[in-house]
Amino acid sequence: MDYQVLTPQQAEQFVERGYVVIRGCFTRAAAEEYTSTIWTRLGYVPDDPATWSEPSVHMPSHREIDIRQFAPKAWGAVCDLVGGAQRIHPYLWNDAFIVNLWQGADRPWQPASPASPDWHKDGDFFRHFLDSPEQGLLTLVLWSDVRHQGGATFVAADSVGPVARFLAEHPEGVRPEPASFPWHELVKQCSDFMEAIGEVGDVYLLHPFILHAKAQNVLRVPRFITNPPVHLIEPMRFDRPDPSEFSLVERAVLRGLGVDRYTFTPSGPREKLVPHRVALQRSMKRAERDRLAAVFEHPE
Ligand SMILES: O=C(O)CCC(=O)C(=O)O
Ligand SMILES: [Fe+2]
Repeated sequence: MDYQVLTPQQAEQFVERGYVVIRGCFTRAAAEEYTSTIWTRLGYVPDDPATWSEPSVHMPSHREIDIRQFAPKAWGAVCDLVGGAQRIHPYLWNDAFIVNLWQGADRPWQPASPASPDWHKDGDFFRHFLDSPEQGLLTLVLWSDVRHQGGATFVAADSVGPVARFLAEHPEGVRPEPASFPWHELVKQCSDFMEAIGEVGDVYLLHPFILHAKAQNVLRVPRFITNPPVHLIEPMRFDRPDPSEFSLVERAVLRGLGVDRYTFTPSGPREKLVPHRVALQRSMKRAERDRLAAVFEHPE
């Protein structure tokens, strides 16, 4: 199989361990420009940690960028993983930064394990099925350097199998809340944990079934990432007549299920959900706009 960006080793790693890292997808200068208003938006003073009232913040989005121009290498790798550009809706990045300033800094560092808090699979906006198209890939875009113990994202690299088997056993679909989706039970089956560290411009492309969690930032060095989902046009298929048509994401699911092909038929309705996050981020966006206007339209 020929890929645009991925090496055969990276493709194999994605199928076996659910992720690849594409390093250096954009420059430090480009990241600085894109993140330049973060502190104004937050209402915090960068060199005065006493003003950092929240340990981490999931910011709303104001501005979108086309990854095809901004980060062509990441775009090529996304296409390699999902089986081609024709399989995805327009894929935009935005400035909905997930900021980790001092999450869990009040306790000693603990490495990733099933006991770490907040393991989850992304996709709080839809009912999950084995073949769900809404979250075709999980992506972590590094807008700041992300250091060991500095508020990275923990990744359970062997979670695709447990999640795939759980979803295969639940064709009726599963809501994305801890009460319905037993992420913490599933992560107990995992033992291959890593910390998604790296430098500005690095992009982690992960299987949508990968369980992950926000890590502690005991260094208190500000960490900025985004996690823009890739949205597939059609549900995934695990019984394509021509096996060479399976995407790497689909192949990883088949590997997790331990079969060469699998016919999946949902028995419940596909459902869009509106998470509480949406209303929260709407009001955050109003507050951020006011702070930006105060600085850029009415400077003192
Ligand atoms: O902040 C992080 O490292 C992870 C955040 C995350 O997984 C999410 O917002 O879904
Ligand atoms: Fe997440």
